[in-house]
Amino acid sequence: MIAVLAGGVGAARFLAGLVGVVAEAEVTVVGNTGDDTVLHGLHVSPDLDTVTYTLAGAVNQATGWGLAGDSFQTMDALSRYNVATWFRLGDRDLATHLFRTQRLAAGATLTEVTAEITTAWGLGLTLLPMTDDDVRTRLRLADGREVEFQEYFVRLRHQVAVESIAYVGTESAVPAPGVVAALEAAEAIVLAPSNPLLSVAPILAVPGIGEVLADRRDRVVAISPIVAGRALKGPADHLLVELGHESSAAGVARLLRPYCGCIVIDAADDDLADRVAATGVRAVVADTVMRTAKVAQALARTALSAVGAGRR
Ligand code: FO1
Repeated sequence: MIAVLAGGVGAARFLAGLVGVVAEAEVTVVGNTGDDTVLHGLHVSPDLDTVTYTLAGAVNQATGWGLAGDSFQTMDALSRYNVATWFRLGDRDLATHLFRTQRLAAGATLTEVTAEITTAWGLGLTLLPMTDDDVRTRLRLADGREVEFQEYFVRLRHQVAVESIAYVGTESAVPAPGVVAALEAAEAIVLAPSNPLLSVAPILAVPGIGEVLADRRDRVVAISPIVAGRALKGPADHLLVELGHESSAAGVARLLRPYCGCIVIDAADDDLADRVAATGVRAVVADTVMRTAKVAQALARTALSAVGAGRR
């Protein structure tokens, strides 16, 4: 079984490639829930839904989130009441949040509801939230404001400098059922090309999860989300610099070094391979910009073989 720590659009694209290389039934995804939020009274789990919709072939390809062809009439109708609608929830996407909220209110765990949702979308892989407890990524901005993740990412369009990040709730959170067992049994663990500070770090911050990766780091391979110093999508590049790291494949390797023995870096960063190796993380150079499904599949193959879990 292959385990993947995933959050955000890049991770979902990688997973779409991975399931072209290994059977879906062989894949267990541990999804970030630090981006979760309650809006209009509904529990939204963006990173879990992005994985679900992408692998169901239903995601809005242009944005990487929400449902293809969705409408936003409910959002437009809500704006009559002067409520905040900057977080665009599509009319069909709302069904997922209505269902999740109703099931949680009935006492189901997020793990249980996520299994019901992925089954309803016909997914063959297992998608586990990192925890069933409330963990929320919160950011202190350079101007002193403290904001929840989606306010930073969507309302402020991450165009503000960040001073620090907190994963609120991790001190009392426990890994969701099956997460530790999957990570301990996995033939390989992949840190998908997600924002190391906003998508991977919250998962590693859940007590009991980071420790397993540290113990098994020779089986853990990361894929750098930074190519030639830039993030392909989102704030990872300037965020790394604002928090004192280097916005490069080497900076990502240094950050993830306790958890992964190997990192796949883009061909554009071939010249960084020695600096990556100097951090104590083995560097494997490949095309990591998943322009097509074929590239995503080749990247998945490269990542698996880098930790001895190669497939034909
Ligand atoms: N991202 C945006 O930039 N703008 C949005 O209006 C937006 C709505 C949205 C609705 C549902 C959902 O599952 C995700 C949504 N996202 C939106 C993306 C979301 O902020 C990110 O996918 C993650 O939280 C970070 O990876």
